Amino acid sequence: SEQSSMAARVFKIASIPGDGIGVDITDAAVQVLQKLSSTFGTFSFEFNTLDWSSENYRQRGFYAPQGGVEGLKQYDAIYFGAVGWPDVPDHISLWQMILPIRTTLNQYANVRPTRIIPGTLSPLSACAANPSLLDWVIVRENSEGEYSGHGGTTPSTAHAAHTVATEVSIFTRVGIERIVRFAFETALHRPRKKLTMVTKSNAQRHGMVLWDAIFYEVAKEYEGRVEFDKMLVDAMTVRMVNRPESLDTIVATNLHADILSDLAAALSGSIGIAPSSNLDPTRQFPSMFEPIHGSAPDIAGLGIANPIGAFWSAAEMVRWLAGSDGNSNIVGLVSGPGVGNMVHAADCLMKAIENVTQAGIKTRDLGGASTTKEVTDAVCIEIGQ
Ligand code: GGG
Repeated sequence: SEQSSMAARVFKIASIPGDGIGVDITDAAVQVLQKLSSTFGTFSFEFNTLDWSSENYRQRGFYAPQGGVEGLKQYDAIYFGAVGWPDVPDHISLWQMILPIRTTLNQYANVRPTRIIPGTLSPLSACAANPSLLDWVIVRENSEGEYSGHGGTTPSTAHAAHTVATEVSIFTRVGIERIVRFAFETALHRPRKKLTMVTKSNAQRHGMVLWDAIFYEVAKEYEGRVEFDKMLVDAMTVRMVNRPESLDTIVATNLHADILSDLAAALSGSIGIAPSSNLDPTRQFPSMFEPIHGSAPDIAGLGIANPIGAFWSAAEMVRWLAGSDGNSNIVGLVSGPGVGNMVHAADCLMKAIENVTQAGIKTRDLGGASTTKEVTDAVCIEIGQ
């Protein structure tokens, strides 16, 4: 372990466990983060738990209270579990909390890394034999597009069958350009330096065509430094399965990247291990870290949820906070160990996760028989080694 005589930097974290297994895995992530801070001794976390859950919605009629989302601006970061419960329509739980957080806090870049960690088995036989074939970062546009929320429903008074609903996707030049540039920067800092842009510009002839045009404009700045290409989203699903090694960094719209990242997680072995970072690259507002999985009502409270996606998200939070002193670029990469040696701490947490899965201490979704607690305790022991 590494100790410092300097005063530990304290980070204020809003913790939102949410619903179902979100509660189990957030508890586990908090335990692991506390262990990490006590081991390193150079940083610590002050957690404030917010009960923004479906239960709260049932009892009080809201997830976040009035002014609650604005109030998140006082924190250094937000750690989020999962939201959604069968008795609340999913569009309510999403639109009452998680989407307003992302937009209010300018978290326009959602970063979703996928790789096959030791001890997990990809359903793709080539990747099962050679796990290094699958190593991707999906950059999801997180503020507009298909999630703009514009549209409406006009019920027909004469015939229910004639009800009309519209769902309008809004794409802006500024929104597309900033995420495409973020994706190029991400690709530039990865070993393979490749970027694939995904749209559906054959069928969707306005917003998607604008995406294509802006992509090639920004690409000129990276000519010779990043290899790039373009795919239609349907063909992309086939390429992810058939030629995973041909992909590296991927940028896509809010909806397309959400779907592709679930596929990516399944191809890496389980959605239970997949992390995500909702970043405000300007660092004006706090960023939010969450596993990509949902609340899984079928296994909620059974103590068997996989906490690895939550731990990996926690590691990404630590890595992001390492750049809090301004010593980071627009994709959050820090040169050096960062505030309080936190880049090393993030690496230590990832190594601990990998040692535990490699040793076969795994939950059921990964083919093991361990509980959430057993995996969490094992990761804490590894951190302390
Ligand atoms: N931990 C992630 C979570 O609860 N996600 C709920 C969900 O359905 N999110 C949809 C989205 O991110 O677009």
